[in-house]
Amino acid sequence: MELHVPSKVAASLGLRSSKRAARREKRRTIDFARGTCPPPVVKTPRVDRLIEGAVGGSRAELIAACVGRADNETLVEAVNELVRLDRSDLAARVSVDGREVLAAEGPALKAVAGALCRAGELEAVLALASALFEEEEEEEASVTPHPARVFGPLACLLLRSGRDPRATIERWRRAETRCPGSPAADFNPTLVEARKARSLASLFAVLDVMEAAGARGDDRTFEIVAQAAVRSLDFVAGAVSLQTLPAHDLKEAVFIGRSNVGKSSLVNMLANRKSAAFVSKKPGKTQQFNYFAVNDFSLPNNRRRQSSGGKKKKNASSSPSWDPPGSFYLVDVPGLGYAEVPKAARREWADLLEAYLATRDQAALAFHLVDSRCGPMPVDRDIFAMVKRSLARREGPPLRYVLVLTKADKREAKKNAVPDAHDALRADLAEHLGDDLARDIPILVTSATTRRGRDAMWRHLKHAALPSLSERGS
Ligand SMILES: Nc1nc2c(ncn2[C@@H]2O[C@H](COP(=O)(O)OP(=O)(O)OP(=O)(O)O)[C@@H](O)[C@H]2O)c(=O)[nH]1
Ligand SMILES: [Mg+2]
Repeated sequence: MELHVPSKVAASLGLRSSKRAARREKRRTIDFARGTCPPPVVKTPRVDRLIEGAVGGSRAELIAACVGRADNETLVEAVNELVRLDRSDLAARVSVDGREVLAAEGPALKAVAGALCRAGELEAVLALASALFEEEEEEEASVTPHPARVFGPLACLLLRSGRDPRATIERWRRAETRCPGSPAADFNPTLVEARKARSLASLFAVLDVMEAAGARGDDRTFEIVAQAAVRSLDFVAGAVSLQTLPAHDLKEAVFIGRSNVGKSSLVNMLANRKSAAFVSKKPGKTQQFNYFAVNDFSLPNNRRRQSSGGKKKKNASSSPSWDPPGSFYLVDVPGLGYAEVPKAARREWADLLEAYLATRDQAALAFHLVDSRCGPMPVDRDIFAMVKRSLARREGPPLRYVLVLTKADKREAKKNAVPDAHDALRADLAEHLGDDLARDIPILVTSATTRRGRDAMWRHLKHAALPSLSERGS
């Protein structure tokens, strides 16, 4: 017979119950047939068994000498034990020696890399990484290494200790290109660490690694990315003419498209805010160029936010030049082509948008949104023509033009409409902009409801957030 009793009662009856289990479980099971709680799981002393009978040398030396016979669980224990014995030099050696055993099982590899990182053995983890991912490529087929399980803990350690992790992350990217397969969840701890360290450059570098690994982010991934990339969002201005556009030196990402296509909703999705930009079922909601500052800590109320709340990055005021705070603007503009807006207002918005695209130096990125249920409509073709004229006139810094199919979650969109809209867009682009220009224009598929496409959009937003890094091609 089994009976559930609270762990405190179990303890007062003198029944065995570890403190940890008591904390974790509110109730425990007593097996009255045996009169005890189930015994706590006792670890097999694998390392002891491994060195049984061996003589001469210290315990650490014996472990190192015998570890060639170890399976991966024993190897993990051995590395942990060596680290505990303050012999991380031996831990490093046995992990490199045991690389083939470790490579066969991702979690064991992660455990060893984690133990070495905790011991501060950076060089050892790098040596293990080199031995696994940069040597003998013909061995790849027989093992299943997961670069994220070695490079992830290493990058975390560097971020935690305030060091520049970019060279390591670049090695990680190369390793993923050679032996892809790290699951998306293995990247999240490093993204969290980059968020804590407020290192946007590292965050985006890890996203590049994920792309190389073919790892699609999960919901958690993009929650972390949005939290890290948008630490503050402030509505700063609603402009109705070129003269009233706010003056600043940051880059801008603008959302253009027909009325009701979902521009304001995408702004909210990317910023991880419910209603920063007003959304409405009724077309014509947005009536001016709405400027949202992202991470602009020069704004008066943000200075306080930068210096208070949460864990502060060491030397937050003087972040290194390779790791800027990622300040930029999201610009939500009125939709074009809505018949119920007076003709004069529609003309004014279209003229302002064209002048903006042609002359605004800060404009770095234009997302043109098209409804995935119906593909390009006449107003979208007017926008293609407008973009072509503006880009031809533009003398300032280059402007990236990206097409975005919206509302991909809608029932009508699911019935094959997305691929159809995609093909129709490609054809229209080639017709209106010419093959050469059209070929390089990305088409992304998104949904503000399911949040599909956040990763792809952030890959482009990165160029507005970190322009100095993207200019250098990093
Ligand atoms: N199902 C679904 N609905 C969406 C999506 N994006 C936007 N909507 C809905 O579409 C309507 C219009 O969205 P808005 O974001 O206001 O569109 P807009 O392009 O800013 O519209 P204007 O400001 O009028 O130009 C709202 O009812 C949204 O809830 C989406 O991805 N999926
Ligand atoms: Mg809007």
